[in-house]
Amino acid sequence: MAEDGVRIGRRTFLELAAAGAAAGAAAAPDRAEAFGLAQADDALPPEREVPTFCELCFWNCGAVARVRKNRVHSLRGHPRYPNANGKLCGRGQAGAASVVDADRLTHPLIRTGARGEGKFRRAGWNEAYQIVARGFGDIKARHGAEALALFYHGSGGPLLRQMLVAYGSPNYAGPSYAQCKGARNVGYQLTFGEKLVSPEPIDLENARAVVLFGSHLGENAHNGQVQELVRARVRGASLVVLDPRLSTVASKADVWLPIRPGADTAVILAWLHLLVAERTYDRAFVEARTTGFDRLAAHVAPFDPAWAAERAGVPAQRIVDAYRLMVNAMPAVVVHPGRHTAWYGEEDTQRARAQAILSALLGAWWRPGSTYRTERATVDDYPTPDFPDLPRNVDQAAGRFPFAEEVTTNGLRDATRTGKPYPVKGWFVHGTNLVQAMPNVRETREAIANLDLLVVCDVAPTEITQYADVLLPEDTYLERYDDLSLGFTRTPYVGLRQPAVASPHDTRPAWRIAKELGTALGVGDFFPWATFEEYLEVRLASAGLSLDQLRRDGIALVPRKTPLYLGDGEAYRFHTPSGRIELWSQRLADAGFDPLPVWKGPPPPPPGRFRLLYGRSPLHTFGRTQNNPILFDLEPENTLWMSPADATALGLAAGERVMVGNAHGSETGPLALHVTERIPDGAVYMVHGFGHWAHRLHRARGRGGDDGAVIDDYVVDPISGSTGMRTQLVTVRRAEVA
Ligand SMILES: Nc1nc2c(c(=O)[nH]1)N[C@H]1C(S)=C(S)[C@@H](COP(=O)(O)OP(=O)(O)OC[C@H]3O[C@@H](n4cnc5c(=O)[nH]c(N)nc54)[C@H](O)[C@@H]3O)O[C@H]1N2
Ligand SMILES: Nc1nc2c(c(=O)[nH]1)N[C@H]1C(S)=C(S)[C@@H](COP(=O)(O)OP(=O)(O)OC[C@H]3O[C@@H](n4cnc5c(=O)[nH]c(N)nc54)[C@H](O)[C@@H]3O)O[C@H]1N2
Ligand code: SF4
Ligand SMILES: [Mo]
Repeated sequence: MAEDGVRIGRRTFLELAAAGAAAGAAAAPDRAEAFGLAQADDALPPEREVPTFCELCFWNCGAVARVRKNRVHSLRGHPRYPNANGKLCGRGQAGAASVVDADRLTHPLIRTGARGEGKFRRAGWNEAYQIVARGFGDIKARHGAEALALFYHGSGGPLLRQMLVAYGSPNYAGPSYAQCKGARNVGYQLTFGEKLVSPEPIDLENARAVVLFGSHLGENAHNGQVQELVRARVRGASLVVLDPRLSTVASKADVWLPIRPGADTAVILAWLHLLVAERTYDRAFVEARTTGFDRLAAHVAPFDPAWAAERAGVPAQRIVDAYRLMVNAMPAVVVHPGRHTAWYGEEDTQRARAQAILSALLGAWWRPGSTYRTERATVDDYPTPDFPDLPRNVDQAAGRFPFAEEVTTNGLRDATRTGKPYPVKGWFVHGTNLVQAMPNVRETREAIANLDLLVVCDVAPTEITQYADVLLPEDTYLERYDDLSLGFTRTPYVGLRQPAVASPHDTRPAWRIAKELGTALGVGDFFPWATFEEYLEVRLASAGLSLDQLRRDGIALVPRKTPLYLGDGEAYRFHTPSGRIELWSQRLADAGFDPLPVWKGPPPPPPGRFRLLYGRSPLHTFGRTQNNPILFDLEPENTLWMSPADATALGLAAGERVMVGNAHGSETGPLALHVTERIPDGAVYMVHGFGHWAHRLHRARGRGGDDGAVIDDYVVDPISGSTGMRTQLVTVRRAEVA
């Protein structure tokens, strides 16, 4: 492959990605040939344009697949999706490569070697279903249906969940709760009585100030939100960013607070202190809508900027500067609730509470420029028989996580390892690579070793698939229908995913697996539709829509029923016990937790050890894109960020290959050392999702490091059940040169 060709291909791609336009990789003929993607006639107009939505991440942007000869040669942004503004990010544009990826799973497989070894034989679907039905049937007979668990992340999940629930188990979970936004959701729910949704209902369109805690937008490439933030900034909205690392968005901020890791709550307490002490808080709003102000005021009295500055390691004046920006803009302030908040354990729910309380004192809730009210299109479920009464899930039965919104992956893993509070013996895993997505891989392996049956449904041969007893290959998202996407955007919408091309392999979509396996499990009644088109048609009709219309347009925007904001004099009962925004939480007090946020904060690491921080690259999603031919070409591996002083102390030079390890003997790498002032002393940083080792990931295997592989010392938040993962201290050493 000519060097030159690579460079042109990459530059072309990036330019296109930046413009948010057109065809991505198809424009790079030399590389594209290697991927089996482009053909000489790609300059010709497509034969068909099929509207659908992206599954490269869960922002689910609208896309238009341009098809020639049963091949998606490019993907463009759908002009009408409110979460995407007619654009796809770089990952979204590369989606077509997953269809033609020679590494993808092509037919059902049955394990022949040891779990983890990755040895399989080919099987037909019926044989695979029979093995699963027999295995799950035995487990149900011996231990009850609750001994079966579903782990899922993605569009196929809900129908598989329906299968599990019909079979009698309450145990379904995704890392998108306990390893992601669990603490945030619980903190906001406790304060506002509202479930926080995706996309976050933040009113960037009208914001005059934006405050980000981590939330490294731009690297975290949630498409529409990044575009809205850019527009807000261009319009003159001020920007405050708390991040120990100079993230991309921090580099654009009016005030960047390079706090010590875990010091966010200390800074927020100082802001609350100032709002109370200077009586700048929104008095009318606090009076009309909240409860517990007097207790809050007394609580924050000691936490002045000097106190916070010492804890956070930033100048007090900068904390005050940021506060002034907020006060000048209130109530049009977006206090971003964050998304990935599984950072430090109990601190996480309390930090989310502190953020929520800050919003309330600024009067910045459901008012222009802050947040808007959540609504989505009303679409009925397809009618089913009544679901069985379910036993208590593992977390309820164990009496833990009183405020959790969902079952926790970690709770299910513990039950599988220990048999407590009751045994879990069968897993169905769909669209989640638990080996990478959950901290402490040893515990994951122990749990898997205790299973009677592990079924994995995936598109690619990632780590989790190597452990499967039965491996079911799903159609890629460009080859299948999925259930409707009901967007929580400011204008609610109903989006359709439909096949753009047919799978050339013996793969099936999740809806079909749910129906067929459900039938084999004896719960076929819950999937009474003859075809999935009928299922969609019936659901759409309940909203006055038709499948023909959705197939043609891809999306239907639905007029809102509730106003965007809460009017200033309008009576409203929040869904909290008091009917008000709860600054002081009786519910937390009753459960034995701090009713007002306190800051404890992690201790600084001893010399020679580093706090492991991690985040996103705009060109990859978790661990699911590293093997994508195009994205691999653009960014084949991650690096380890370290400060110059720390690198000097270790005798390491920029670009050297290093290994990252911990005191339990876990290690990952080698990966290149990126020496930069953008990370503070005592911390290191890497992008999550690299360091794959699965045998059949021919590109991604052995490239870069996996943060998850060295996060063993996670700390569970007893309030939300989510796993704090920035609690891990690591060591760094030079890799042996091969
Ligand atoms: N391209 C791309 N975009 C994505 C994803 C993806 O995989 N790829 N994933 C999506 C998903 S599901 C999620 S949940 C989000 C995750 O993305 P975010 O919700 O933005 O995740 P955070 O953990 O808030 O952000 C990571 C940042 O936190 C900083 N940080 C580390 N410790 C601290 C601390 O103690 N305090 C503060 N204030 N900052 C700290 C790190 O330096 C880093 O810059 O991204 C979403 N967007
Ligand atoms: N150490 C560490 N752990 C983390 C994070 C972190 O930053 N660091 N981030 C956390 C966050 S915020 C989240 S949301 C979770 C994300 O966790 P997950 O969503 O579980 O992400 P992945 O581990 O990338 O798993 C993706 C799996 O889905 C498969 N897949 C992709 N597309 C399809 C499809 O169409 N159908 C099917 N059936 N399978 C498909 C992929 O091949 C892969 O095996 O991870 C969390 N865990
Ligand atoms: S943000 Fe990018 S990867 Fe995610 S859905 Fe949108 S286009 Fe796809
Ligand atoms: Mo996430």
